[in-house]
Amino acid sequence: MVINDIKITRSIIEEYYAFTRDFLDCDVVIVGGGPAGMTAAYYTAQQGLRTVVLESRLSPGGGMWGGGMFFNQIVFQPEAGEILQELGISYTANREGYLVVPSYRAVASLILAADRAGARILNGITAEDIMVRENRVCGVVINWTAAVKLGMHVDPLCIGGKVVIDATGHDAGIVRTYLDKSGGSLPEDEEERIRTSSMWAAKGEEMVVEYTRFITEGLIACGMSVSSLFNTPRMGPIFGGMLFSGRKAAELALDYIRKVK
Ligand code: 48H
Ligand code: FE2
Repeated sequence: MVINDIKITRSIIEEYYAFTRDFLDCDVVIVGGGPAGMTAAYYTAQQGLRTVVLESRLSPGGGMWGGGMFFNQIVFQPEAGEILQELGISYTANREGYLVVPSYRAVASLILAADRAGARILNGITAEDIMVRENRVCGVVINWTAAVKLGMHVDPLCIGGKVVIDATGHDAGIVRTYLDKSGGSLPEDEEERIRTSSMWAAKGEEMVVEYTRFITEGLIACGMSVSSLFNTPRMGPIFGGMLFSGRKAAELALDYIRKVK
């Protein structure tokens, strides 16, 4: 065939439009394409929910690329084996009793699993605000990360969702925006909140899953954003908790959507 530059351009624009159009009003909007967000996306899409992942960087994967201190291996506790198998992430069980996966394989497999389950991944897009109607979070305001970073005055667009999942990692940016704008507080009283965030992997892994929950109507926090919001111990470079938290967020979203329908 004679390669035609204009047709190549048209193919890109038309496909992107078609790819995005039907997901502007979807079931689940996941902000952040790290391990927690991508796992949540796999499970919600797998259940037939229309799912969009917004990732501000070009490459989804979040903190997984760097393994531990740039040593590009990801460690999971053996209990995560069932999720790794479900997601098609092949691993080695090592002498220490942990499951180990090269970080690039973990990221690539997670993206592929979410994609094959039917989730739409929109990269290079930052969620910069939320939408709220009748005290219910019902979508996010989006813009090109490049425009945000360059400080260009470009007004945003939005994506609506029955549930928004904050999987933004340490920033917890979506929940913090909600708390700032609503003057609200976390749904825990002070006594219950653990006032430490120093490293304790065993406790941190347990608590990140336990505290994965609705922050308000329509808004769930999962993954590292939970640890950050509730000041639970950090876990360092072990990632099973992120997968379990993502899966729990998906289950909560599914239950909620079934009830509000
Ligand atoms: C669009 C956004 C926005 C936004 C952020 O940091 P992540 O990997 O988060 P998790 O929770 O999936 O995994 C946490 C893990 O990587 C980690 O940091 C651990 C286990 N730490 C332990 C410790 O002790 O430190 O991914 C979040 C993703 C990133 O790719 C961001 O670019 C993206 O979210 N993101 N995307 N709009 N507003 N904010
Ligand atoms: Fe981290």
